[in-house]
Amino acid sequence: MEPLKLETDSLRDAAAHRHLLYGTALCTSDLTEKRRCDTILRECSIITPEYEMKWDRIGGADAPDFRASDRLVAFAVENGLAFHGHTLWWHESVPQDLGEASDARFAEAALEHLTRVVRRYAGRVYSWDVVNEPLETDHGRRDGLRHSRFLRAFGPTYLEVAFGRAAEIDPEAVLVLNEMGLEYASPGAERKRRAMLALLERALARGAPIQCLGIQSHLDAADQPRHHPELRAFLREIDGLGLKVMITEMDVSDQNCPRDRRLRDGMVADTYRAYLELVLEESRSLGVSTWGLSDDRTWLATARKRPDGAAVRPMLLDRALRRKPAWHAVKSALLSARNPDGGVEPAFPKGKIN
Ligand code: 9MR
Repeated sequence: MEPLKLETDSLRDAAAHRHLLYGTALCTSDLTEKRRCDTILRECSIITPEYEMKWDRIGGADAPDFRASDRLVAFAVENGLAFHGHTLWWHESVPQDLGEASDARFAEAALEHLTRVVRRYAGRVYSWDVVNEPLETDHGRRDGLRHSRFLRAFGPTYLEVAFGRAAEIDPEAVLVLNEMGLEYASPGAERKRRAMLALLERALARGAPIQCLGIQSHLDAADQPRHHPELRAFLREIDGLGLKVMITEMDVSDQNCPRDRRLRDGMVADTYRAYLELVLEESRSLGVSTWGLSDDRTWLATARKRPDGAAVRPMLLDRALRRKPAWHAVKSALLSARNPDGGVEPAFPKGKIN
């Protein structure tokens, strides 16, 4: 399809032309800076809490602390943004005080947490990452499931338990299974794609209300192939299962790019463009979220430091919140997305945000 030649001055507008959402991960401290807050409101139609809605942050039964997540949800509602709830069950965000708990106690606490959080925000959350990162193909199981407390406490059908409970409480929310590392070209990533397809087929056959696959999309500009037939084939199979796709946490590391800034920015931008064009062409997508907006607020600054010590530049905006080539690349990919008017139902249910 020909890209639309429209004047759009924000990613939010560009995405909306294709019935997509565009957004960012954020935290409450972002809301205290006027310029950053204005930028979020100009560019985004969906927001995701980067860490303040995780189980270890909200805490356990006795004294759950919802102050931060309440603030973020209120910000979304007040400003007409969709809210992507991240995340209900994730092996990395189990509260410390459950470390020694019995499996029965753990299962009880996990269900209590899920129930309490979904109920609190029902009607105000557009979508939920119900389960995050269930697969680890190096853990030696034939089904590729990660050895986690959830697996130990509930057994291999724990996804059905989580999705079933979330759907009971908030039948309107889009329920997402979110995973990392499905995007790469390595043999390990191909094993993960196969394991994901098998997992989804099994869970859907048993009636689990999974509606969407979340593909995190933490990419490396020096490593991500421009043409990726295996990823294309995978996305077609996901579509064949009747599932939507959300790009949930995109960023493009420049850790292994040359130091020259123009070259680096170009490689990062090209990676955003090629990847988004491919995914948006092959899937019925609900939207694209980046894991932050600007180069000074990114987990990659510590997790993917450059060997030459130069500051990393993986995001769409620079430290002064100016648009980089990556911003233009994302805009162009959004505008050329397949989602034609009327081709899928609008990503954002009417009435939900008001
Ligand atoms: O970027 C997030 C970082 O600020 C948090 O400290 C960390 C632990 O809560 O989680 C990071 O976000 C992760 C996301 O929740 C799941 N996919 C991988 C992300 C980067 O580690």
